[in-house]
Amino acid sequence: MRTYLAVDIGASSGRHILGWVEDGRIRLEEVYRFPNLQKVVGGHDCWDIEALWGHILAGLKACRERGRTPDFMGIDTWAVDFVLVDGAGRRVSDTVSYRDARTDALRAEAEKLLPFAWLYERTGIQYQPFNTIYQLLALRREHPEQLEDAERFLMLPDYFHYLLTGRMENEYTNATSTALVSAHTGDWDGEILSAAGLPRKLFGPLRTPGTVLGRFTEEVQREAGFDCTVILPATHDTGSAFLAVPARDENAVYLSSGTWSLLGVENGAPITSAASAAANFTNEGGYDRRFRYLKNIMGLWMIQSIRRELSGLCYVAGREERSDTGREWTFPDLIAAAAEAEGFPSVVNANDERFLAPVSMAEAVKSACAESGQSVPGTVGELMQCVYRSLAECYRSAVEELRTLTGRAYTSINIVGGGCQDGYLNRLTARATGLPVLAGPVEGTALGNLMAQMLACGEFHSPAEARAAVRRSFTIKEVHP
Ligand code: LFR
Repeated sequence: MRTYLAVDIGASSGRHILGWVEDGRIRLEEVYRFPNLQKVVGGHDCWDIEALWGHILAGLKACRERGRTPDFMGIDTWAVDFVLVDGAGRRVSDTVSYRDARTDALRAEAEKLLPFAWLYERTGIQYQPFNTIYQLLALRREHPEQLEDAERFLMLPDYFHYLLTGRMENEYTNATSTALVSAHTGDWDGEILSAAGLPRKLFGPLRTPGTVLGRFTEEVQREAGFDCTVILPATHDTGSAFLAVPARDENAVYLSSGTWSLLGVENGAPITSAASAAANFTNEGGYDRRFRYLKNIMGLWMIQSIRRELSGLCYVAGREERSDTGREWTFPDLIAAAAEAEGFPSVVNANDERFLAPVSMAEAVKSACAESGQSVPGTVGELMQCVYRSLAECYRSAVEELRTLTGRAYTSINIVGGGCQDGYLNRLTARATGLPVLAGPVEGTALGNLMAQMLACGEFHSPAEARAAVRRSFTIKEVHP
């Protein structure tokens, strides 16, 4: 029996999850979990890439200590963020986070160089202020020397895979999130690269999930205490999550629920019409060169931010520390408070950019209520009720837009990821959309990562077969409207 390892790193935490197939079922075992904290470097909010690499290695050692060393492994993370490396593989850029302000106020300049209508027609990628293409414009303005020193552009999972194996490769699904890849050819778009003033040599051939990268370097073997073969999963976490959705049929809406809520469907071809651009739906590259047609919704980030703020949590020197605010709020506390304020009616547009990285999420929600002439939340319960209602309302309108844009009717919403455990949000979602909600599996992203490796090793012969195994292996909760 072969053992596979998924290292799945999200914006707030990462985990090492082992998987294997036994009697036609997929089994999972969590080995290691770690926080993902940011730090300020060179005036920007950055991911602590050294700490993350340290955790990747620590998780490998934890596998060895359990006597459960994997035969294969792959890493996925959130999308859009990258590093530049020189010819010797040394990092020449910081690992700036997509929530950093470096792309603020860049839109007008970007629009001149790269009109969004033109870009969308070519790439099918939604407008997000933090898209890689805009981050690269910001970097070019602030640090042209980094672009000059760079030999390669690597997304974060590409970089970690390089540290593991010594091979620098660009993985396709995550590359599409840059808005530099043509949705029509599936390759880097030369015209976009030259319009953005980016050297073509930085961008290597695109490798699809399932590509075998190779074995650990000697150094990693020494650190980990074993050797292992690295296989590319869909390295964009949402690409992995969508692969793991145990949809019953073609009429299911998929929702990957974590820091972001990613709501959409899988299509065989991109939709790059003007109506689709106006609704800001994206066409991200998926497993088997299918397209994730979806909308980014602010998601649990709003709830996570409020919890941190109310509990006085902040990051100090790479650790989460608490100043005394009288009380530490847990997620169940916040849900209970929201439920008690059931009648509080105010709703904000959860997708407003003001919620992307506000100094205070609670204040941002309150001022959005005030500006739109609605009641301003006065208690934690009212604040949470407003956030929950607003998320559910965003889901409802995204499903509505999806119906119009694809001309199809949908019969259920399948939620995967940590957020599918929030029974309160599931009930509100079923009520708002009028659709049954199927919740699970919780570890959708890690599972999808493992499935791409298992498909490459012949454990399953098609994504449909692998998804059928997911249905057999995990409990899926149903919530009816
Ligand atoms: C989810 C996700 C989304 C992407 C956002 C930023 O974790 O990967 O798909 O839009 O993070 O990278």
